[in-house]
Order: sequence, then structure tokens, then C-alpha cells
Amino acid sequence: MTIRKLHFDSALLPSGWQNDVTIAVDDGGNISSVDSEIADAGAHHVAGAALPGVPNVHSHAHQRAMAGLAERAGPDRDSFWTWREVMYGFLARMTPDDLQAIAAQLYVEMLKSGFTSVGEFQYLHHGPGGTPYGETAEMSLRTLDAADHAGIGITSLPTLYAYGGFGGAEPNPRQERFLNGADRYLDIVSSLHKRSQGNPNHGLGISPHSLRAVTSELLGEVIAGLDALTENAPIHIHIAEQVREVEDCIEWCGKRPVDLLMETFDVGDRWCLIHATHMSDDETRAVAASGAVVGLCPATEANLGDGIFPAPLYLAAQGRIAIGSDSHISVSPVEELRLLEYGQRLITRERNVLAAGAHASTGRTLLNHVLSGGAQCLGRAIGALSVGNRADIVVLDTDAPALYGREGDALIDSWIFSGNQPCVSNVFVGGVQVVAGGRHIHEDDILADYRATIDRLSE
Ligand code: NGQ
Ligand code: ZN
Repeated sequence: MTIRKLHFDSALLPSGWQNDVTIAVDDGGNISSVDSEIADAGAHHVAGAALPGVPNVHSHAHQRAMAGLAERAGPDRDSFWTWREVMYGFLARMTPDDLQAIAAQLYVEMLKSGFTSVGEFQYLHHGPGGTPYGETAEMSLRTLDAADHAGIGITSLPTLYAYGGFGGAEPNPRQERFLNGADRYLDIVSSLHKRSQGNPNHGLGISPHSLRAVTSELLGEVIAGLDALTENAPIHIHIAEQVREVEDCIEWCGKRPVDLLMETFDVGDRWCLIHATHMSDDETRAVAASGAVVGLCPATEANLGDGIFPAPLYLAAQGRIAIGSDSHISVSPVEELRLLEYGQRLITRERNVLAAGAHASTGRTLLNHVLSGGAQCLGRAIGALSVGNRADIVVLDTDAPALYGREGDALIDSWIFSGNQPCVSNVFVGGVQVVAGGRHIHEDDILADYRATIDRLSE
């Protein structure tokens, strides 16, 4: 087995910040040893400060290509629901080649910003009109191709979508590309399982879209099918994002959506609740106690006018969180973490609201949360630079003006809270260098394909 060694000026390890860190990577891309405070002459030196790559747990890749195109006022008051109509119109003509080109460009941008893995919550399954492709998993497989090309780790989360509202309501015609029953859906899951099994850069889970899009019978059947294929795979679901969604749920069954989910399913540490913006205090404490992760997408939640997650209560109850860039109106862990904290500052009129306690760094606290929560809900060996994990490493340029003269946690705070110049210089995924000197290794090719797709879609 060939072992490569990378030597960083400093690195954030599970034990904290260390200097002169040498990380050995085996030929499968896993970390085989970590040593600090010794200069290893045989190691390749990488200048800067190394961090575990950040997991991006919630992505709808197709939405990247319409970022910024829903910012013009409609005839009436705009909302999440009017945005959704614009988005549905945009995806109507998207082909497998288009999705692959858009996803590859998106994943390049993720890597350059410091995300090294993605959870792809993919619901655009069929062709226009809802006709399945010859390979029913075609579209999700294309996101895997895109991830492989860009070199990002990916957990496929094919979406189960069958209804248009609570209680098994009819879907609307613009949702026809998303729809499957249990059997055809499980075929998609099984194709993805076949493709990803044994590939350490791939993971697999499922994403029932929301309680609006499935019934408990259907989801129960699908979870049983998933469990027959693979053990304890992640389950991601959108929940309680909009006030109207909570009101509709109460009107239909008398319960709030998070209460309903927790009563119906055995929600535990394989679950990831996306958004969970609108929870009662009891719901907030119950989710925290369940061991599930809440997948927060602060930039998208702001863009769509969702509301603000009750983070202080949830984190005080030991709740677990992760971040995602969701609709990709922004692709950056910096912006997600900054907005997560700033939302809280704006409502509490305090500072350092989410810091772990007296004297704790806010940036470090948030990063620790989303590294471990992200690793948990993507179901892969990531999130910490330790033996046996993937060698997914983000290197900050300590000569950048925003970071110059900083060390330790001050580097993280300055990265997150001091400006908008990119500070990521080098990125490794499974030990392979995919970003060098701020440029992605396939940046030009992938951008050319993306431009061709945008030209075609805007014809
Ligand atoms: C989605 N996105 O499926 O892309 C959803 C909107 C819905 C976000 N919730 C559509 N951010 O929830 O019905
Ligand atoms: Zn979403």
C-alpha cells in the first residue's frame, strides 16, 4: 500500500490545534496516521492551516442554475410558494446532461469554498411530462458522475415524492417529474446502491421530501425496503420550514409537523430534519433528545423568508446541527455559519450567542457542531482529521489579509466573520488534491460545460 504524507504548518485535530502536523493517507484515501510537532522530511509541505472539510448536508443541485432569477417582484406579494412556482418553471426542460453540468459546476464552487462533501437531495427523477428514463435512477446517477468529476464526496439522497399536500393530496401537474410509488422508488435506491457500494467517496440514504409529499404508510414501506438493502442509512426530510406548512398540518391532523413525525416514526440518529424552523419548545427539546441532526440552511432560509431556527434552546438541550446550501443562492460555509449566528444576534440583540460558553470562540463552536453533525447525517467517515477517516482537508491561506497574524480559533473566527475574500487555498478529498492555489483542477472544462447548458436553457 502506498502511503502519501502531507505536512501542514498547523491543523485542527480532535485534540485541538497542533503545529507541524503530518497526515499520512493510504491509497484508499483514508487517514492512516496523524503526527504533530515533528518535521517529517519525506512529507509534502502544504503552507497554511488545515481543517476538516465541511459537510454540506442539503443540496438541490438543479437550483444552482436559477440562483438570482427569482429576485424580481411578481404581481402580488412574493413568498416561498411563489418562488416555488418560478423554480418549477425553470426545471421543466432540464435534461440529464444539463443536470450533470450544473451539478459539476456547483460542486467545484463548493470545494473552492471549503465544502468537501455533499448530501444531494435529488427529486428531479423523470423526463418532461413525468416519463421515466430507461434507467429510472438516471438523474441521480448524473449527480454522482458530476461529483466524481469534481472530486467531492457525495451521499445520494434520492427523494421520495408521491403527493401534493398533507393526507395524500393529488400532486400538481408541475410535480410530475418527481413522482414515484414505493416499487419504482426502491429501484432507484437499488441502482444507486449498486453504483456506490465499495466507493469510499459515495454514501447512500433516502429523502422523503416532506410530510406533504408522502404518507406514513408509503414512507414506512420505503424504510423497510431500504433497511433490507443496507443498514441504518440516513433519512433526510424537509419539515416545518414555513408557517403555512405548520398551519396546514394542524388543520389536517390536529398536530404540528415535528410532533407528528416523532409520533409516527422512530426518529433517532439516522434522521436529519431539514430546516425544522417552526417548532414549539417541546418539539425543540424532543428533537434534541432524539439524537437526530437538524440540517440548517441559513442563507436559503433567509432568501425564502422562512424564519429563524430556535438555536439557543436547541443547542442548550444538546441538539445536533449541520449546514447545507440548499437552493445555492450562496455556496459557502462561511456565509451559512455567519448568517446562523447573525440571525440570533438580530433577534436577541446580543453577541456571540451560539458560542459554547464563557470565552469560547463562536466560529470554533459552530464549526465543531457542523463537522460532527454533518458527518453523522451523511453517514460517511468524515468531519475530523483522525485515523480511519477520509483525508478530506481544507487549507486556509494564513497569508490572506483576513487571516494574517491569526492563530488557532482566531483563524476560524476571522475566516467566518471578517469579510468576503476567499481564504481557502488548497483542498484534498480522499487525499486527492482538487483545489490548488485557489483553483479547481478541472475548473475550465467544467465551467465551459456549465456555460453551454445555461445557453441552451435560456434559448
Ligand atoms: C424543494 N426547497 O423541494 O426544493 C424545496 C421547496 C417544497 C426548500 N424547501 C419546495 N428550500 O418544499 O415544496
Ligand atoms: Zn431543500
